Amino acid sequence: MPAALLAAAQEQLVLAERALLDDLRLLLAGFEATADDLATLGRAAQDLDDLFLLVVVGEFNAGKSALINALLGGRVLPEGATPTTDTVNVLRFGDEAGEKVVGEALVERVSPSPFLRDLAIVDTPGTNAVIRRHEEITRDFVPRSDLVLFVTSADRPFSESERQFLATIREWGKKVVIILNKRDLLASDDLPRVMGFIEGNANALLGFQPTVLSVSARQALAALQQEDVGERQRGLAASGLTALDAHLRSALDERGRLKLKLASPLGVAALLLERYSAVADRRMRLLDEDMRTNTLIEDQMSEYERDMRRDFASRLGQIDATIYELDQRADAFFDATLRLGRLPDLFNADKIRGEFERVVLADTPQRIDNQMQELVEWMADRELRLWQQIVDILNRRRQAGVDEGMLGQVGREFSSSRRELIGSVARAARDVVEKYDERAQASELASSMREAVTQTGLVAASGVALGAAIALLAGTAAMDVTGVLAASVIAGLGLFIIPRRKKAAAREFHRRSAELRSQLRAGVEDQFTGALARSLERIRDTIAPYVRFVRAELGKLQAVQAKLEALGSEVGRLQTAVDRL
Ligand SMILES: Nc1nc2c(ncn2[C@@H]2O[C@H](COP(=O)(O)OP(=O)(O)O)[C@@H](O)[C@H]2O)c(=O)[nH]1
Ligand SMILES: [Mg+2]
Repeated sequence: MPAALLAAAQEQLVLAERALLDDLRLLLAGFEATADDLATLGRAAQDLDDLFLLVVVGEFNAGKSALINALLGGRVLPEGATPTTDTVNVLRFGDEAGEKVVGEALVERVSPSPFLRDLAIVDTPGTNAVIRRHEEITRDFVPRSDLVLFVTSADRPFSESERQFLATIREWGKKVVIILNKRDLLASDDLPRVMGFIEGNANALLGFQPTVLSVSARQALAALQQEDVGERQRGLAASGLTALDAHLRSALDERGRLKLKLASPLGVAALLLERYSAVADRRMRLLDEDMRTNTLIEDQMSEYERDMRRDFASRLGQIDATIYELDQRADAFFDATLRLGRLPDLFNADKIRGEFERVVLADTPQRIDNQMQELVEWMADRELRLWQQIVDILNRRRQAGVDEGMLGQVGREFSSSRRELIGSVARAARDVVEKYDERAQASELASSMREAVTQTGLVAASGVALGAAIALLAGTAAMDVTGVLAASVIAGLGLFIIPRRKKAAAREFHRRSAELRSQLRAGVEDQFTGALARSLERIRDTIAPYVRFVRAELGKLQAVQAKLEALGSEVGRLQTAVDRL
């Protein structure tokens, strides 16, 4: 690609990457990203304006500083410094050598070395199994690097801390060149074996085969002291520095640098996208399960409602049966009582009424009252069981999602507020269970049920029906209250009048009892329906905060996932564009 076109393409890509990093930062800031991750994104955007950053890592004492000095052609950096020097040195080009502290653990050194014209070299404290702080400082710098120079020493190639560090480099999607330093310590026939060992390990650890070169920084630095140009060049070539220098110069020509530089923030974005997509996926699974829990509670409620209605219908049937039996007894009573042979008794209304109450009405009011009491206790019992089920469901659910918070800072806020919320809903439900005075509940409902029964006036209604029947008969007998009944009147009474009156009385009684039954049903049904609705509403009110939370969080999460996905394809698109440069 000609230079002008390259510049234009670069400008476009830089703009697109900046927009991508901004979008991602905004998205993650609203998704509880860690301060570190947000800072990394911010720096990635800043570094787009900065020079190419060649970052040198490797275990303490591997010879990183010596190697950098050799590349720069002079002793710019102190070597063999105490391992406690925990500063990152950024080397930049400048006419006058000098150094200044530019941040916590960050020193900028200026050198006139031509090697620094197009890039900055970063010397890190390196990996260190003993001083963890060094490793942290070095690790923090990895996301910023455009190319990593990974220096390992011939006397302990690929130390454990170096191995672990390669994983970090891989995570951030960094390009890496591996350098075996201190090759002067190896017998010459050992070198291929050690190189083979490093290549094999690097491939396994990185998932691709990086360039591996060997040098002796010490020999290179010694060669640089040579006055004689020929001697110097021979010495540098023998040290491996000439080959390393050539490799770096060709890999890091303008186009090479540009491609690496532009790939760098994409690697950062890709890692963070992956990290937070995993968080989002875990959260989605959790919320899906929460949603199912809400549905489960709803199902339990519907089942409860359905069972209640069904059982209630059969309990109403019992009331019907009680009234039906009353009807039957009344018929039998009328048959037995309203007959000619008992004519004298018929004039004694009190006696008849007493008999009626004893034989027909009997324990009907008491039975209906008992049926009401049972109905009410059954309702209270079922309601309590439902609450207990809901408490169990919520308690089980509260345990889930603990893991997410355990995984680190990411998602802890969501996880703890979610658990707190489920906890408070569960507590509210448990409170209901604990304070559920079954008898109090029952008697409250029972008295309103009884009231419904009383209002129908069971006893009074029966009495009225009976009264009407007696009055009919009494009216008949009154026709001849003064004298002896004529035979024909008696015959008339027996044959026509009494049966007709009896039929009318029975009809009247049935009419009244049917009315009574429907009033009773309506009153009890009213009470039942109201109580059931109140009980369901109370449950719904209690779990409402959980339901609302799950709905709201699911909505938010779906939006985040969609954006993460969109940004993921944008990273892919830009990566392809960078590869094509
Ligand atoms: N034998 C040998 N020693 C070296 C070589 N490079 C550096 N050293 C020595 O290793 C020690 C650590 O070097 P330094 O550059 O400070 O390592 P750093 O901690 O990785 O920066 C110093 O004493 C160097 O002189 C090399 O190529 N061969
Ligand atoms: Mg050093």
